[in-house]
Order: sequence, then structure tokens, then C-alpha cells
Amino acid sequence: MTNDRTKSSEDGYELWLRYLPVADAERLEAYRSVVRCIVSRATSPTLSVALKELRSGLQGLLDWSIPITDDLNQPGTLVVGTPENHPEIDALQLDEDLAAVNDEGYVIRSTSYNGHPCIAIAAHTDTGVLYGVFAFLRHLQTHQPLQDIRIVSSPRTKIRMLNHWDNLDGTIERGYAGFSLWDWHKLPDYLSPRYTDYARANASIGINGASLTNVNANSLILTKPYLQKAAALADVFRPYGIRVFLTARFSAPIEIGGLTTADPLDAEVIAWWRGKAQEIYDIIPDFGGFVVKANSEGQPGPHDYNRSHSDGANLLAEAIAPFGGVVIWRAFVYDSDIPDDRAKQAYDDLVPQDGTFHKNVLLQVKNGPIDFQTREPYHPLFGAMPQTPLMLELQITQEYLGCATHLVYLAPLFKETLDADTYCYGRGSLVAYVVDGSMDDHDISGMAGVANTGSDRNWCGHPCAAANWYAFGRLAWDHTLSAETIAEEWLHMTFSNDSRFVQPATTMMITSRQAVVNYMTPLGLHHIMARGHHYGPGPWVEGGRPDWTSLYYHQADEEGIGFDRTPEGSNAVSHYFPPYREELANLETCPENLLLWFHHVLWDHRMKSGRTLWDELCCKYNEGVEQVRQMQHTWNALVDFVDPARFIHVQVLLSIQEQEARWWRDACLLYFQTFSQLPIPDEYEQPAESLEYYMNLSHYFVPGIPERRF
Ligand code: GCV
Repeated sequence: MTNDRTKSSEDGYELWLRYLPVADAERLEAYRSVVRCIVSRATSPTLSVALKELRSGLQGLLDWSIPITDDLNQPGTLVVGTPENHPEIDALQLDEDLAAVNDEGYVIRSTSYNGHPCIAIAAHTDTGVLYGVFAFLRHLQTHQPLQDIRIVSSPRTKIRMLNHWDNLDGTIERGYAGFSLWDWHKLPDYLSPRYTDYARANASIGINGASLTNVNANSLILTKPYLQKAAALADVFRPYGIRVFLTARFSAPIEIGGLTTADPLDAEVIAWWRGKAQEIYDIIPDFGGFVVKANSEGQPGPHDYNRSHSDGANLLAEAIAPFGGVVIWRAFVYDSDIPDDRAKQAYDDLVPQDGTFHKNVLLQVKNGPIDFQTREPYHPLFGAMPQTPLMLELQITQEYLGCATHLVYLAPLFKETLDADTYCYGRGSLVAYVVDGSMDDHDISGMAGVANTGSDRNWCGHPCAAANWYAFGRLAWDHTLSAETIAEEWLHMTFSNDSRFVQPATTMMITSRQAVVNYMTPLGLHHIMARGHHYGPGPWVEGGRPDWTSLYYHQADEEGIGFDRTPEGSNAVSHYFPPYREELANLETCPENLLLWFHHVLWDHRMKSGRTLWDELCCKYNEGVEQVRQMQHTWNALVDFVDPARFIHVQVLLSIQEQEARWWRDACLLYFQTFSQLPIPDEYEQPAESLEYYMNLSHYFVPGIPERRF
């Protein structure tokens, strides 16, 4: 057994930054022989935290206290810094590599000084050095060789941020890991050590922005006392290269400014936002900017004054431009009057405004056109607004994917969007290239992840949910990384370096995404969860606003099931570029995993498997349950590699997941059977309860909704 952990229980607080001693003696010796001392000068707060992290990381991993020296004339030095703060770096033959990295990038390289072998961690900026230090520690944590190390890395997107949907009362919208990390009551005076650990974790994966507050915003955050609280957090985050963003409620000039209008073209409103921007930058000099949800789900916005989204965004953008800030305007907009298929509305509203947004505005677009479902086609805005920088918004918190009780590794979902081909400039026009700005040469670019962090000791609730935070950061840095590589890294650092653990656990994680699709919404079904809290199945949800019901989306009837988005239906397919558009529109060529997203399909339609649609649906729901059972089986076999507390925690949650997978399967199949009138084939488990039973289940106090509705 090469388990690198004593079997004492862990609580997950350290995340992937555990820095346990390298257990393999040979490897430890190899590391110790090339890393004997650090040559660095902590000439800034960022270099100071970089050096501190490096020392504590090496102390843990190499199990010795590593000296800091000025003397490069000895073997085994680790030279850390920028050419500016450390002029000797110029003598380390790094010019070519340094020329290849951008301001936040870094170089880690075996080289020599006066004939003495050394390793350099170098960058143009202090933040680049910090990222290099974390990358070096990751290299050791994952037991990679140090011989001839040469890593040259730069982030592909500029803004890599978490969006916290945290309310000022401490609750988190769609948060499943406790309450908000931000203790607004005690800020700005009391600074929880957790704020620093949060910043460390983010910096370790390259996240450089945090929007602290819910997009369903409260104007209070823009008042002086709250700005001072936010400033205290910004002070903690700054050395870690993280800038603070806040959500701006469009009606703030009325609510906290005493004006009678928030009309973006009104002179007083314009002056109010300018004054507010000045006030914010006086308090938080490196403030990142505003994140705005407007005219969506009841939020105020420019449409209230018959103005466009760009009128609204530009109002804030002009106010903030002199200070170098940006406005991140969300494209998650759809009308309560439901003028058209919800999947089309953002595109129809925003595409005509391409080219009208100011230079410091980014449109933040969810991965798919509805709302973070288990699988969606990519959002057709990607590729359709070449003159506007489009940020990608991903949901790390598992609103629709089992909250914090289901093990669902999201990197495959994130990658599916990033790697999707928009065909906007022909084959190979990937969403990733729109997002990183390279497709249309934008100066600004970004990715945002709706955070899954909270006050739970292990940060994210499920011991494996931190993998999704980790994966988000790694992909925002480099979208070319594979989901497998990221899972492996995370497993190595979070649990064990033993390949007998890492390999099966990686397979389990990769499988988990398709499992949740299968047992919740296979074949392109979507938005069939329970109302309000979104916990559990609710394909029968009807009444009230139609586009918040399930019936609107699945359209099941005696003939078949699915939303017709072909030219005969809502024609949402027209938003995609050819040849994908035609592929989607044709029942025979539409990918089966999106079939019911785009087509209303007859129950006896023959699928590629040879089964009818109904039988295929039964098969997929059952496959999902079986996949969870396989995950349980895999995890149970890994007992020797994980400490007892985390092992049991995951084990119990997997058992909840298995029960809930059956709940989803049985409830959905029984409900859809009322339309298909077909039997669930004998080869599958039959539902445990009646449809009535499932429809009458009530769940109280489900976490993650603003007011506890039931
Ligand atoms: C913050 C979905 C969620 C809402 C969320 C919204 C959004 O509708 O259910 O809780 O609101 O998305 O992204 O703005």
C-alpha cells in the first residue's frame, strides 16, 4: 500500500492544497536533491504570499524546512521572481520562454547559474510568479519528475472569475454548502482566516476575480458601509491577484440615490452612476467592475424605460471606464410575456445590438440557451456577436444536477460547450475561441463560474464537489486541458497519488456526468424538475408562468414527446450556423443526446439502437441508475486509499444519489407513461411507488432558494 496519508480522518478544508509528505522514498530523495534552497526576494505583498506558500508547500511535501538564501552559486537553488525584482533571472537563459508568456503567465524551467544547476520560477509580474509557484507545487503534489522541467504557461482568458450568488443576509441563492463565506455583519473589522484560504485556493487555479453578491442584486451593496466591507475583502484578496466585482441593481439610483427614475438616458441618472463609480474607486482602487442581471426574472433594467440592453450597459460602462473597470452584462434575458420560445429570446434581443456596446462591456452568456440543464446545446449567441466580447458563464453549483448530494463531475459538461463548433467562420470555430477572444481579436475575454462554495467546513458540501471549482479554474486558464487530466490532478492532490486509486476514481468521475443526464433528463429532455427549489423530479409541473413549467419544455402527448424547434416548430435551429443547423433540424441526423431538445418525436420512432423512443427512454433512465450503482461499487473498492471520514461521507452521499436516481427514473417514466400508454419493458426494474405518490411528495426547507417557498 502506498497510501500517502496516514489513516487519520480529514475534513476537506485543505481542498487540493494538502501538501502531504511525498511517501515514495526514491521520489522524495529525487526532489530533495534538486530543491535545496530558495532564492527569492519578497519585495511585494504578492511575492510575499508566493514565498510563504512555496515554503509551506515544500516543507509539507519534502518534509523539511527549506532555507531562503541570496546565493545562487550553489547547486539545487529554486530561483523565484521577475527579472525586475530579481535581476539574476536575466542570467538564467529564460528569454525565449519569458517572451512567450503574457502578463499573468509563468515559466518553470531547469537551467543553470554559473554552472550550478537550478530551477527557475519566473514571470513578468508578481502575480505570474504566484501562479508559477502554485503550478510548481502542483507538479510535485502530482508526483511529476523534476528532471529537465520546462513549463511555459499563460492563461487563455483574461477574466477568470467566480460569481457568488450570495445575499447580504448570509443565504446563497442555489447554494448547497451552508451559508455565505462573507460575514457582512462583522466586516470590515473581523477578517476570517477563511478569506485568505479562499483567495489561496482561487489563486492556485488562476482565478483572478470574485463577484461577491447575488445577481438578483440588493442596492445596499453599493452604499458606503457595504463598500467598506467589500473593500476589506478586496484587501485580503489583492495579494492573491484577485479583484473584487459587485452586482449592480439597475434601479439603485432610485433605491439608494433618491432619484425618481433609473432611465439610462436621464442626465441625473448618468451623473449618479458617475459619482457612484468615483466613490467605489476611492474605496476600492482596483475594483473590477459590475456584474448586471437586468430585465430578467423580475429584475429591473433598461427595458423598463424602453431602452435597449446596450443603453443600460453603456451607462455603467461610461461611468466606470475612467477607472479601468468593466461591465459584465448578463445575456440571461427572457421576457415574462413569453413572446417566443424561451431558447430564442436572448439571441433575438441581443444579436441586433452587436457593435453597440462600449469597449469595456462583456456580455456574459450561459453555456446553453435555457438554464444550466444537465445537457444543453451550446448557446447560439456564441459566434453570432463578433463585435462583442462574450464571456462564458458556467454553473459550478449544482442547481439542476443534484445539489450537493450527487457526485457529478462537471468538467465533461464544461468541455462539451468549450469544444462545440459554432461553424461561424467554418469548421473549427469553437466556442472556446469565441470565449478566449481569439476568434474576433478582442482585448478582453473571460469565464465566470457560479460558485459552489459556502460555510461548510469542506467548502462545497459534497467532498467531490470541490473538483468542479477546481475544474472551472483550470479550464478558465486553459480550455484545452482534458476533463480526464483535470480529474486526475484533483484526485492526486485531494485524495491519493496511488494509481490504483486515481485510475478507477477518474473513470467514476468522468462517468458521473452522463449518469446524471441519464437518470434526470436523457435524450435532450430539459427543465422537468420540481418547481421553485428544483430539487427532485417534477415533469408534471404546470400552471402559472408557462415557461417556468415542465409541460412547456417536454410537450408530451399521446403521439410523442419533445420540443419542436425545427422550422416547423419554433425554428430555434435557425440560430445555429450551417451545417450544424441542418444537422439539428433533421430528425435523422440530430444527435440523439439532443433529440428531444429539438424535435417532437413519436413514441414508436426507431432510435439508432433499434429500440423505439419509449423503450430507449426506459433504457436510458435505467442506465443512469446502473451507472450510479457502478460508481458506488467503484468507491467501495477504494476504501483503503481514503481516510475514513471522507470515505464514509462520499459513500453515504452515493447511497442518497442512488435512491434519488431511482426517484427520478420512476417518477419520470410513470408520468411519461400516462402519454405513451406503453409498458416499461420487463427487463427493467419496475417503479417502486405509484405516480400519485411521487406527485404528492413535498419537500420543505430545501436549501438554495431566496425565500423558503413550499
Ligand atoms: C440568480 C435560474 C435560477 C435563479 C438564478 C437565475 C440566473 O433561473 O433558478 O436562481 O437567479 O437562473 O441565472 O439569474
